[in-house]
Amino acid sequence: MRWMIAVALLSLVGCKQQSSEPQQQPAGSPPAAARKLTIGFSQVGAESAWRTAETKSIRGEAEKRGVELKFSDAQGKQANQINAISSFIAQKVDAIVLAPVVETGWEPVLTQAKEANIPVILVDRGIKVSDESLYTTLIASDFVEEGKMAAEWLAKKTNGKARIFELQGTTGAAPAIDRKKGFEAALKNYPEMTIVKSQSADFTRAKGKEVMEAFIKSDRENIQAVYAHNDDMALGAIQALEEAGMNPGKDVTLISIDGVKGAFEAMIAGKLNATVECNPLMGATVFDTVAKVRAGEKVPKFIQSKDQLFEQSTAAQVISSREY
Ligand code: GYE
Repeated sequence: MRWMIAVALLSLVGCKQQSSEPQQQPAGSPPAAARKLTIGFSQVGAESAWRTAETKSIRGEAEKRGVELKFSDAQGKQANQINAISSFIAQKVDAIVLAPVVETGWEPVLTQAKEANIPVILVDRGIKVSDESLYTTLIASDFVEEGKMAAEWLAKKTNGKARIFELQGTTGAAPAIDRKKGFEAALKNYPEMTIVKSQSADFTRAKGKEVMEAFIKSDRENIQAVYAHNDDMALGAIQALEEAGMNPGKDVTLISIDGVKGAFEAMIAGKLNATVECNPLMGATVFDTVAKVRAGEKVPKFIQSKDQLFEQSTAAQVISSREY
């Protein structure tokens, strides 16, 4: 009889232990394993086809993995990104993904993220901070390399002789700074290649057209080559050249960066001469990296995307396999 009571009591304790577990969770929060991962993504905006492809890749991958993605479009303004990050911190997200519009000015808000123990993964553009521990890693291309590739290609195409007009990306943005730096560094070996004029067109097609129109007005006879920091600006410049009765791709050699579908179409039409691909399809790498960081694994400070140059000669063959 005694042992029967003991067994009954033990099994009661067992039950109690089991059923008491969920009660240890604060009211309203499901057990950790069942809880969705929540990630805040502060995106620059939608200024280019490249960026739209990047947003689609990150959103699509979040959906595939059942991650709750809080998406914030900064419309090209750093102040909006700082607000978005503050709000992600207040909402206690598990990680922050940031595509920073410009390189500087991030210390205060990233210090807040660090104090809240929220890892910050930078995507596609780097930042300049005094304390590198303010972000976990950067997933991006090497923009200096891209600029060099563009210059070397142009040097070959023009036999080392060209008067170049440059359309820069957003002022203060890493890809604008580094694509210029790499291009100029490579030009040092070609004394007869000179940048005649260089101006920002903010990575957009509309501004690319506008700035090119101004270049045509002041320097029409002088324009032999155009180097645009992204395809969208080159596509705008092509429009301006055509409207001015000039022959882009023939009288004027154009090279740009990104490798978006529109660039391949323009190459097939003979209007753009070459593009350096910069891969925006980083969704899978972003979430793999977040998972590693959360598991306590060490990740490299720079995770580099691979780039390659495409010319008119192969554009028609490869366009159907382009994903963006
Ligand atoms: O090349 C351009 C965009 O940061 C790498 O930003 C990115 C650049 C890309 O708007 O099209």
